[in-house]
Amino acid sequence: MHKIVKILLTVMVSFLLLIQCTPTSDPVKADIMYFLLIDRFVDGDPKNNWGTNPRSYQPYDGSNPEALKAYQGGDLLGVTNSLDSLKTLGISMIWISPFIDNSNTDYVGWWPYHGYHPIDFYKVDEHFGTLEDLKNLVDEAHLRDMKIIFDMPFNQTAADHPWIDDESKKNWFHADEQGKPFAITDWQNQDQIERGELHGLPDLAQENVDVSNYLFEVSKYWIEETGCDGFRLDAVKHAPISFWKNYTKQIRELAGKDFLLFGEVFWGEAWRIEPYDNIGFDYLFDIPGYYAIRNTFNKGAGLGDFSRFYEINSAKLPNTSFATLIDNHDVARFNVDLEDKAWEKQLLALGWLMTAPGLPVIYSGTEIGMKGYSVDEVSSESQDYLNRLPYPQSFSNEQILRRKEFIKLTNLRSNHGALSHGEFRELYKDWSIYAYIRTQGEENILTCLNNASTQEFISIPIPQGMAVSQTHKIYGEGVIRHEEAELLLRLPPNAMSVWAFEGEISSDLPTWVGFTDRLSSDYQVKELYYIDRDESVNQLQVAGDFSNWTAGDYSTSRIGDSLLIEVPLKPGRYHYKLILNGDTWIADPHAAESTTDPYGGTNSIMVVSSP
Ligand SMILES: [Ca+2]
Ligand SMILES: [Ca+2]
Ligand SMILES: [Ca+2]
Repeated sequence: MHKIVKILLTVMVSFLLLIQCTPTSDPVKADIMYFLLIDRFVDGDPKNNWGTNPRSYQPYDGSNPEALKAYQGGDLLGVTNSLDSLKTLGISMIWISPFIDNSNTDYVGWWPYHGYHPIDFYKVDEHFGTLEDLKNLVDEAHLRDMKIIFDMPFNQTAADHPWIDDESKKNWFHADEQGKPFAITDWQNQDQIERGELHGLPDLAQENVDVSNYLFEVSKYWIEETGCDGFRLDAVKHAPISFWKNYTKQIRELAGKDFLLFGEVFWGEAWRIEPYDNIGFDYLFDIPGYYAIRNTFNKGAGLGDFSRFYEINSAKLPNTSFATLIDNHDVARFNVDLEDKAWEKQLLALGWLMTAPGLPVIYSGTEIGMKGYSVDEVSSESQDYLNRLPYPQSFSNEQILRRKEFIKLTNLRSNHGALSHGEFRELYKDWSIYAYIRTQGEENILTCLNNASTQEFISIPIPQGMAVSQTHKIYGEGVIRHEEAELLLRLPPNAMSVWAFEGEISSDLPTWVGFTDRLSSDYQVKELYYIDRDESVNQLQVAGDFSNWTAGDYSTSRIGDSLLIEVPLKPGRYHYKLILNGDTWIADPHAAESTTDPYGGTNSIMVVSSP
């Protein structure tokens, strides 16, 4: 080969290698998002609290929960006034609830303080301020290098939207064959889910090109007026996928690739999210992950099930980047039902969020441990009231301390690029301990979560292809010693410990490792049984909130006509079902207690008391 050609080739190869090796410079992945309901956050201007209707504002004083059905006075100026405080908290991106003008009257006793009952898509609601306030919020955020994400409710309108009585807009709404709107009654039927009325509100027909053009023009208006950084699209599963594909493409062409699109597909199961895996959103909210986090860190499910969940999820949804969460305004707060150690458990769950792949989304109040309240899981009756309390206008000493602890977590993520951008690899998992590594370039971070209520001592074998020379603790109170072939760890209860280390991680190391069947002493082994007189059952399994509703790997045996299964559980109250022959899900005939499940069947309930 000619020498010059050779040199040229070498240069080209090095150049290509350089391109390949440059870490992906996606600035978004380092973001931490804060979600707030404008009305429940900070009242910057008391003059707008009544809007156009004096009944719309009823301040909550802690003793009058009915007042929570009305506006509480929070507004856009309140958000702007809080930007410095949110910046200090480590927040770089704020998702605000819809500011779009909402109905000026109540709807079956509830005022649309949450913003999801639009009556004029081109106006700012009078309770939240003016167009100037909105522009000012975006400008002030940008001055602080923060992003503002708008919440766009495009599935429905307010019940008293003027289009309802407009004959020319008749085909702007979904209806049945008789031309009448209908409720969603079958949550397995996608056609109903898209065309039926959500919470009884008029359902927009996005497949009508006039409607989809209108929604695009509305989006264009807000982008061009304000220069906001992205949209969170509400109720994605309630509109056709074809609409979203076209919409995301149009917005991308209009606003460029850096404009962020977050889709809310509220399904707890990865397979139901699969159809939305690649339809143009930058992020989908990790609702399945929310359930897994809650089941693991709130209810004490084993880390083996937790890991298996992520393994299945990433295989099913290879194209999806997730916006991760431990709770939000549509569910009970994470700390509900956790009387003892609620804050420690919540910090541990947040620790996972801050050290795991994804874009962490923090629901306003989480950073100070605002208390949530139990929700009837079937009727969901009380959640609006009790998990959307007004944000405190001044902090207690306890809240100040919690805020400081939360800031340590956001700093941890912001200061270590490997935590937001790095490769994820498991190192070890047992019932209570989860150890994993994030790697980017020279930076290696080891995180150990101890979900046991006891201090744990473990030794983790160092696999082939990994070397550890120096460790530096960057978070928590754990202690580590590295030897030739193993890591020796002491991990405090209900806590995360994180180390940066020098060494090597071969790119051949697998992402997922085998499960170590080691129980911490806060587990008790419960025995469930099924009597199989006609010997028609050759396999008994169990699934419940303690196993993320997948059939866990538990030890089974048969004694005479009884099939037995041993389930390790921590003290708590659990919902579960037995599974016969791998596919027949039944309530436990011997359960002391049961309840209806969200699909109209029966879940058994088991209570494990403290020893
Ligand atoms: Ca106000
Ligand atoms: Ca209004
Ligand atoms: Ca719909």
